[in-house]
Amino acid sequence: MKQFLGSESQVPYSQARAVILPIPYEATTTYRKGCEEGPDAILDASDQLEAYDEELGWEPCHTVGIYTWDAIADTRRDPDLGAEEMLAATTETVRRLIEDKKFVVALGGEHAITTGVAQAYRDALNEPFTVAQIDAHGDLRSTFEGSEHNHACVMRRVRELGLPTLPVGIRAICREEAELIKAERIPVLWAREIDRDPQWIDKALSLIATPKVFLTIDLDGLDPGFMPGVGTPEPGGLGWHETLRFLRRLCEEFEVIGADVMELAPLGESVVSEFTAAKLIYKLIGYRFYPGAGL
Ligand SMILES: [Mn+2]
Repeated sequence: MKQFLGSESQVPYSQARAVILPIPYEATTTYRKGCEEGPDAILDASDQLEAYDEELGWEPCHTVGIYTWDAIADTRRDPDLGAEEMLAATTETVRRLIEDKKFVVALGGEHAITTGVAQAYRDALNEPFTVAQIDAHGDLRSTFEGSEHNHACVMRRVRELGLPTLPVGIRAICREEAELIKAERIPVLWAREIDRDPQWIDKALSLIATPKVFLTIDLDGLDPGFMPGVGTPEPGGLGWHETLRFLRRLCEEFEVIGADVMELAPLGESVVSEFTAAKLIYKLIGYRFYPGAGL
């Protein structure tokens, strides 16, 4: 089975503080398909990462300990897998990892999976937490194409769990979502405002009202210039370095309890997207466990 950073960097489960959980589930994508191949592509690409983080000056894989779980809810093996079954399997597995005190990084697969991950954290924690969402899209539709578990609805479902959300990098929504954002006063960091405001990270962090944060990254939130391998690309996304600055400060100023990285749909002819996703995950784990992070 494939492992993050390859087998040499893998530690036994008992010694790992971070667990990568591949969830190659795809059922409702509407434009470019292929996100069920995302987790394997990221794991393959991660073999090429440098273990040493030049920014932090340490090797998170050795210090933190990273273990890769077996894939769950795999629609390549079980094409008829329904959303409810996927969500149940996701919640059950993540709940177990939380009980074992692991920092979970779930790999999609489509963004609908996040509901199951967030559910497990909500069940496990006795206090509210904010779901910070990097995304091009609001994902706030009540239903889409006949499904309430379409990837265009995931943040609506997360909010229905009673969790506040902080959408970052948004640049495509429908009228229904615009009205919901207004009615529920959802604090959106629009991509066009981020582009013009050097202080946007301060602003974003000031809008988080809980000490704990779960981070969901839809990779289409990043700019398609360097993250073209997504199902629904949108121009004008977050840049690489500003994304890293945001993640680092989020980890320094809040307790990031878990994360997911969703919607990678490999292009085939280019590995830029999967390598970038793998590096993003490794940077996030480094920031999360680096001494001085907000634990
Ligand atoms: Mn999304």
